[in-house]
Amino acid sequence: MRILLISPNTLREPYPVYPLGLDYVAGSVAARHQVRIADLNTMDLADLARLVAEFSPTLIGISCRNIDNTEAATSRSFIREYQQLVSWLRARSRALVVCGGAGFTIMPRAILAAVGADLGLVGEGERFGLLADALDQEQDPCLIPGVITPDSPAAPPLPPPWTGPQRRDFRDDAAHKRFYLEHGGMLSLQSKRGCSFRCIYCPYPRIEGRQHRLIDPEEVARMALKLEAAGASYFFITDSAFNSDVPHSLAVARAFTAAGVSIPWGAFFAPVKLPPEYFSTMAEAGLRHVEFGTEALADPMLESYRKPFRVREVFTAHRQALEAGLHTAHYLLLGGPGESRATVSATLEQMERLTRTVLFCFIGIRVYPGTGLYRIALEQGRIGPDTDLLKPVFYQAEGIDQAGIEAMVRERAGQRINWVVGSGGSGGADTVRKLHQRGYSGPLWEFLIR
Ligand code: B12
Ligand code: SF4
Repeated sequence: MRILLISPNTLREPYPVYPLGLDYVAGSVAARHQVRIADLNTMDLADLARLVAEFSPTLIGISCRNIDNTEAATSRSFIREYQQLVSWLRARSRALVVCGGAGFTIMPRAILAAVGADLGLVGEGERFGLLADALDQEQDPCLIPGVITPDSPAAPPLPPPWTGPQRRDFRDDAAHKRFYLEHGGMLSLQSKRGCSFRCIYCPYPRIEGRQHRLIDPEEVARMALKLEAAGASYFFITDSAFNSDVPHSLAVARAFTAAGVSIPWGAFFAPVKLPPEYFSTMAEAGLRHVEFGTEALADPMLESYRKPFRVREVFTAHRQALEAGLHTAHYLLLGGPGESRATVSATLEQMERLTRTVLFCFIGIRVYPGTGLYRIALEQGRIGPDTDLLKPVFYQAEGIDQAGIEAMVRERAGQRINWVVGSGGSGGADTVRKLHQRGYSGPLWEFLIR
């Protein structure tokens, strides 16, 4: 078969991200099929039209990474763009169109219907190889776990985690790689799948599963060296929380050191209780940016969100990271169940005490099906069973509304540049773009640290 994999994600905020998922999807396809990747960050529709005409794909896979930008005040949905792309492809190709990806897996049936594709593949993309083989051999693709059609039930069952071979087809000569090297020098890397924590609002365990599937640390280090050899000057570890398996994350860091990985990197961390030498081991291995998923700095809110730590652990992890010489940022998520003026005040008070850091405040929590927050919102009558969650819906706390929270945050933030509402918007992304053009690499929020 001739297979065209498309990454339609041209979002530049906070910066363009390498379409890592498609490396794994491409890696799942048997060698007898031909695969091309089209990344719309690197080509316009005229280029894509030429590629479709020349290559004449029989199967097209579209990666639906983002549903929306998850920012309540400046909400932007991408579903219409996916739908327009599918219609545009239909006018030029008779190929079967399949959707997949992280965003797709959160609401597969609704997205499939909205974009008008033929099939969807829920969960990990490794089953795409099986799908291509089934279509090639004229077998029923719907027998493959995770494959859905427009007639599937509204909430199709999640397929079990993929336990077969996982191969990343990272090509040094891939045309799109150059774009990311020229826009920040950043490529990405995965060290495991799954998150075992149970935070009430989070769809990650649904996307990747709760059970950790660890990649051999030496294998992760080999891939890091490959990215470095390909010209990357930075990489981001895309794991939901890099330290949700502390021994494995330490083993990966030690494997980086042993292999001689020399470029800096960043990752998401949960500010849980960690061994004293944790961040110094990470720093030795090249970690530069620690992005803490802190979410609140008031214990009742951390409890409400079912976070696996409390305020005291946040301060300890923060101090450990600073002592190891690392840049730290904290992501806060305000407005969940139980939020009130008092809890926002308590969080703001503690934010003042977090020194030498950047605080990204997301106000309003996106409600995703299958999460604890969804059930709470349903029980409280804030949404109904028929509410269309594809249109971004944000939980509305009883005690304070989003505008009230934003006013409190902005008033407290004053002129401080290290207190950022959301991901920093287009202004922040423009600054990052200019710095990337001047040769800086990485996420660059360290310039905001105060
Ligand atoms: C790491 C990460 C980031 C990092 C990326 C860093 C980097 N350099 O790559 C940062 C912090 C920058 C980031 C930013 C954003 N992110 Co983000 N991010 C993630 C995270 C944790 C992992 C993504 C990842 O790379 N996974 C590893 C790869 C291998 O997995 P994958 O892409 O999902 O691909 C697999 C499958 O999905 C599938 N697949 C993928 N494509 C296809 C295609 C086909 C045809 C098929 C069949 C299968 C398939 O196969 C792959 C292998 O199994 C996910 C949550 C999660 N756990 O998935 C959120 C997530 C993707 N992000 C999300 C969002 C919203 C954003 C932002 C818009 C947030 C913001 N306002 O800043 C931006 C957008 C950035 C951009 N330009 O697109 C949402 C998307 C859902 C939604 N609501 O739209 C997610 C799901 C988190 C969430 N809130 O639920 N993100
Ligand atoms: S630790 Fe992070 S990824 Fe894991 S469930 Fe909680 S919010 Fe989600």
